[in-house]
Amino acid sequence: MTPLDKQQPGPSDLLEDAIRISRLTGQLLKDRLLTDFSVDHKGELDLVTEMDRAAQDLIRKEVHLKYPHHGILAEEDLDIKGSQGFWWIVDPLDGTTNYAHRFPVFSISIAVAHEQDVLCGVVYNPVSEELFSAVRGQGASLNALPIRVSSTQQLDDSLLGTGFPYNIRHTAETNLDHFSNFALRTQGIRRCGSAALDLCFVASGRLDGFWELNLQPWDIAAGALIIREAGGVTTDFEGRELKMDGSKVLASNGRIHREMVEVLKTSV
Ligand code: 2AM
Ligand code: CA
Repeated sequence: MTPLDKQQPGPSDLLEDAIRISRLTGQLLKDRLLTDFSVDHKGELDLVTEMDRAAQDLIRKEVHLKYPHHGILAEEDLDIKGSQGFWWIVDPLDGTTNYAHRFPVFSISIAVAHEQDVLCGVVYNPVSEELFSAVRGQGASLNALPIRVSSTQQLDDSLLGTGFPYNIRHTAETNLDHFSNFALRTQGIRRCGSAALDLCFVASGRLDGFWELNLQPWDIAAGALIIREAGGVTTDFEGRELKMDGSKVLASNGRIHREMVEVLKTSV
């Protein structure tokens, strides 16, 4: 170990900072939820609010105050290369469409990685004050209490989560086919509007599984670690290793995973 390595933060230190920063950001987002803020379009359905940017600015400032050499990859066009191999993968506001409509379901998602290894992750819902977190190899928790995925054995008894792509009006991959197929095979499907929270709902056993297309690294980096640390499984739609680009995300309690892969293979 070089002298520089000795000074490097451990996963638990990074988690502590990620928690502190997500709580600060959560307070800002909650305080402004019912106020006037501007809303712009990134695409036909893809919104960005003044608050996505304000939250991201706050996170960038706080990360660099303590870790000036760490990189940051965040949704609102932020890609700062660091010099020590550490990088923060951040969605400052996951659930922007909900937020813009004052529908109070949204989160802050922060993961910290060293090179390609995600070391820790936090997803915070400031409205319910639920904070999901995990450190690699040390389990997952909700407000500091350990969480586990559900023990549901079959798709027939399951409750699933999903979402629809922003380009739904212009793509053949609308997800409506999978939605119909799963609607006929499960106890129900929930569409919360924050993929990071959906993943944490799988981790804590509130949902048994989740699938979605066209997500982004910042939507899934923290949530995927939290699921795995809670005993769940994350893959692509064919059951292969999950790609961090988020293009096809399948997550479950593990027990219903094979059945979900089979349903995703069928066309309507
Ligand atoms: P956002 O609110 O940060 O944009 C909605 O189904 C969920 O998917 C939200 O978490 C939303 O994140 C996320 N999402 C990110 N990129 C998306 C995309 N291209 N299409 C649809 N949803 C996307
Ligand atoms: Ca976002």
